[in-house]
Amino acid sequence: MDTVVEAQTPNGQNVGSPDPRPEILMVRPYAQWAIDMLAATYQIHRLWEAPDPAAFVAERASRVRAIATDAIIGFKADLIDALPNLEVICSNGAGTDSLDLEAAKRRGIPVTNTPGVLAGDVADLAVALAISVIRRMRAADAYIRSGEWSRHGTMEFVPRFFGRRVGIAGLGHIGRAVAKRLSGFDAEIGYFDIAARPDVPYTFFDNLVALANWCNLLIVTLSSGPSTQKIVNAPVFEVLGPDGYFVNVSRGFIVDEPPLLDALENHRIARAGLDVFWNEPKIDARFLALDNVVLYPHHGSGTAEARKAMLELVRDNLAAHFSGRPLLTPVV
Ligand code: 8YV
Repeated sequence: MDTVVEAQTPNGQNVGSPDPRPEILMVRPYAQWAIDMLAATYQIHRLWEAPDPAAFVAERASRVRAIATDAIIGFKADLIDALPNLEVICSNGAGTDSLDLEAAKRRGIPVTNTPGVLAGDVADLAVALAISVIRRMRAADAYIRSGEWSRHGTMEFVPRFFGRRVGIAGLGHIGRAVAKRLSGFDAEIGYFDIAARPDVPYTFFDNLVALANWCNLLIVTLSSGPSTQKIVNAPVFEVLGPDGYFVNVSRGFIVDEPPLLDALENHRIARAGLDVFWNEPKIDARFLALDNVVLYPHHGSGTAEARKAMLELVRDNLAAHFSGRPLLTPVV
């Protein structure tokens, strides 16, 4: 039988009447301010603290009405199947590859994510990584620190960034924000997506290899899922070629990583700026030995402003659900 949860004072004493706040299972800790903010409205069950997660879920199963998770840990079918009165799942993050959307659909449970609010920050990082590898920021910094500037004078010339042919793989919120920024750098922009977008002036390619062959800077912003896994593969790197630059701010799984490493090690592509990898955070050690990459620790949305907006969107989706209004950013 279900226990009646009684309202508590801040020091944990029961005050007698049942706690009316809807109960939420939080899978991974959000920022403390967001936990405090949500705790004013909801009872939060902290799954990440449970020594025995299955028993923890079972004890609360019939009372949990929402799951709060994020795009990294997501949720699996067994979790939602253990919650008979689950009504909504809210994920902090744009990516949906860790969310078992099929399982949610089977149960008719809506899922929300946080697209849009992080796009500008991820796009900023994509451009920063591209400029950084093309203008050789790492080498330039090392040139000064090692004393070579004062010993040998000016550094060797580097390629120009502006005026490039840029291929954007994926023209969602992030891809569009990248294109907008690159227009300011006089770029000629082509893109690959599942269909042409009639509202943009950029050149559409229905084939990623053709886009990579056309451009000299390929930026991946595709959303990750079964249809895009390893879509950036050896033939893509082959046609991008020794003067081609590669940037990924999407998901590691979109790239076939061994051919990327081979291409970088053998200079069959020029350089890469990478925010995402297959085995995060323990990435393939071959990346660490390369001097033609700039590595970033999956932190494209890692600005204070984006992370705040993302968690506020989680809050707003929960509020919409529990007040019977339409969800703001439903995935299914
Ligand atoms: C975050 C992300 O790392 O939105 C995504 O899909 O990968 C990133 O914004 C993550 O969601 C943080 O919760």
